[in-house]
Amino acid sequence: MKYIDVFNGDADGICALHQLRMAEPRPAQLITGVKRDIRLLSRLADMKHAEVTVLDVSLDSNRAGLLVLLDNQCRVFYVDHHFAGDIPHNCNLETHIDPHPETCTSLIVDQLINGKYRLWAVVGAFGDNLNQKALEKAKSLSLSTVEINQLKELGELLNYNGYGASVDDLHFPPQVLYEAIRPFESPFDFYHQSQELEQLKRGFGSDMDQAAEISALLETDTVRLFRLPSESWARRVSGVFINAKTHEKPSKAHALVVSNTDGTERISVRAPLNNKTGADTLCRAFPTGGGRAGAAGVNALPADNFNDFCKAFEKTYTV
Ligand SMILES: [Mn+2]
Repeated sequence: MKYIDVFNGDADGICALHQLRMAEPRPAQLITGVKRDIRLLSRLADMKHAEVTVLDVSLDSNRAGLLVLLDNQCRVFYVDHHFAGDIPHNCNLETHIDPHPETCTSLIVDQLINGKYRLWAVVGAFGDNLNQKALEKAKSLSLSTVEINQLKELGELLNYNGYGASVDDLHFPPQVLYEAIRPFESPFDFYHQSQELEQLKRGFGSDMDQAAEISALLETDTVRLFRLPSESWARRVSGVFINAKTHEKPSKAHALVVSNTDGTERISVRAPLNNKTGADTLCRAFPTGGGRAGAAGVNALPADNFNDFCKAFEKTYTV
């Protein structure tokens, strides 16, 4: 039997797979990519009679690929927390999908294996920014504050590694990072011994130092807009950067612009932390825009529309 493990290349995807494969070891071909590369099942169009495990990518976004796999007599085990839409009925498909905002794939796997490798579930939850939930789970393990902070840092660094336009932007292709983690049952051993993690720490520090020198392109009483250069370091750090800026001034809305290589603009929007509304409506008004009320974005805004976007951004958050 051919086994294939498909997983999102962020902390949650990696920690979900690691828990599952410690509980149920088996050699498998790995399919993954940068965090935003979520249509992973489209790469398996020719696969027949395989056992496929899918972790931490939306079923709705992978519906076409999933139906092809099922048509090709593959068995699929699907665990996720993103929007799924209608789940196909098929005796070869087993799903564990919970779109609740306070869960993630690592936590769902933790339930499935009765908390056997819970430390890694906590790492995945921190990686997905579910800090409250991660702390709650950590409580059952009676950890010290130092240990909890190590799991948090580990989650954040694994998550940081997933950000980029393509795998070339990343410090490590996600499957390489997973392979580095695989020998470690304890995240604390990985934390203390891993060369890869050392490199991620240094890279994160240097990316953040560069970002700290960037000042706002536009600032009013209610909004701030930043532009980072179209370089790998900026693409790696953009998610952390805009979240940090938002926490700095929680009553303002924030936007971050980074040019894509084709000349279009990639825009991320965060509504004010104390009023998480409007980001989705704003972004959906532009081609390739989408997201949630508190956090949304436009993937490829034509450069000609940039001024209109700036005006709409200001207007959305000016009372
Ligand atoms: Mn996730």
